Amino acid sequence: MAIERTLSIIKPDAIAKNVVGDIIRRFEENGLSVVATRRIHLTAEQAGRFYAVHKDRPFFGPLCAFMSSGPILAMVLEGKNAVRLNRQLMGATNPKEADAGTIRADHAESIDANAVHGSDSLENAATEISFFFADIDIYSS
Ligand code: IDP
Ligand code: MG
Repeated sequence: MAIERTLSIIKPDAIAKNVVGDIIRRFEENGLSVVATRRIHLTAEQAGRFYAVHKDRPFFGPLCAFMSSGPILAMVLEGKNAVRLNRQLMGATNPKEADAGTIRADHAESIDANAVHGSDSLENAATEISFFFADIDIYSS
């Protein structure tokens, strides 16, 4: 299994619920290390650039409004199979469909406000990490 890096974002709803520690605990207990962090309040324009892949979807406007509604915590997670493992820990996009014990099952209210973002492939992880972090900001354990 390869050591990978992936981008995780704790979204505004989970920041407002003050569950940052619980979410990071799940990553660490499952073998992922937080190797970079950045707390930032995106503008709607910046959120739109991050989610440009979804620009033609009907939920794009509300998604950008939500992601710029409050601060987020962007993180780089590192570990074996980090991309897939993070997606497993997150659970399905719609929390109603998320497996019990996943972050979204436990902390998300709706498909819009679903607590966390995670890169969906190694290629997208590299692009998304570089959106928030320079190489010099990331320190492996
Ligand atoms: P993901 O976050 O599980 O990777 P994506 O399909 O990449 O899901 O969608 C990005 C984000 O857009 C989701 O996390 C969610 O916040 C929002 N989203 C996706 N599909 C819908 C929808 O059908 N209605 C409203 N929001 C959606
Ligand atoms: Mg996605």
